[in-house]
Amino acid sequence: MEKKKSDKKNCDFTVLCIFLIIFVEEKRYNDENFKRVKPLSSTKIHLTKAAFTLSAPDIRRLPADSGIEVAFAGRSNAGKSSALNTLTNQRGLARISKTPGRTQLINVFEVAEDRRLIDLPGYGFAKVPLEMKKKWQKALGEYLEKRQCLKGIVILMDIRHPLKDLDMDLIQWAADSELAMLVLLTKCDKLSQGKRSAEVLSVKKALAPLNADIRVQAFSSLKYTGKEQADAIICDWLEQEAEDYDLPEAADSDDKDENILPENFQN
Ligand SMILES: Nc1nc2c(ncn2[C@@H]2O[C@H](COP(=O)(O)OP(=O)(O)OP(=O)(O)O)[C@@H](O)[C@H]2O)c(=O)[nH]1
Ligand SMILES: [Mg+2]
Repeated sequence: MEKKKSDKKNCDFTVLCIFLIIFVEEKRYNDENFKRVKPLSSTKIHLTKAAFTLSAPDIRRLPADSGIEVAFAGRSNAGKSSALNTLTNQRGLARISKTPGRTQLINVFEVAEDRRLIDLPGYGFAKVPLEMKKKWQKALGEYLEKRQCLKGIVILMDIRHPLKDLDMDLIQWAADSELAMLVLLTKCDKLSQGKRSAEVLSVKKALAPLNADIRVQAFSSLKYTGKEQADAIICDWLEQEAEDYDLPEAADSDDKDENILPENFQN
């Protein structure tokens, strides 16, 4: 009887230790990564000021390629539009749907002069007519490869099914392009706190070998989990000084074209 009691105590203690380690690790990571370190421009960004600007079927119909853009990318149904609405505190800003493939155009939302958030069409959804899919996936590929003002990418993955092949293709491409990444593990309200933290750690571990500028955060549009951290990072990106691409010395525009997304990502 005494032995059983002591076994149970030991077991409780071990569980407590595991949670403590996860908590301390996460706090250390947040402290290290979520403080603002880069120089800011004079533009103070409030994501709540986002306003719909336009929807474009391809990059030629987008606003001029100047200032700074932060794009939301991920598989269909990952929660991109929902995250945009949560971060901007505007329920109806981006269209949400239970049916994957809802966002088929490049949707632009201006948050300040020359500072934009971009809701991209989702990838990896099989059940759309091939021609349609080709068209909108081409727009997505072109946007990522050619848009000079893209300075940060928010990659959204359902926390229950992260790091699928297409996600890894995108992450690898962004790492090769030296593009800052914020990985949001969405719908985390569907997991217990313990499983959520374990999943965040495992994704961080899987991405560590890339040695890239990647932050990983559990996120729930429903419960606002991770909203503050994501907001700080995105505002940080948008508050940087924008480069002037028209200046000859800054017109390195071919550099980005050299890093081509894998073909299976675009079709
Ligand atoms: N429980 C839960 N459901 C969510 C969350 N975020 C999104 N969803 C649901 O997931 C579904 C897809 O959300 P969207 O925001 O439309 O996903 P999307 O990535 O924009 O999808 P596409 O435009 O098709 O690429 C909707 O039914 C949302 O209500 C979340 O944080 N928690
Ligand atoms: Mg969408």
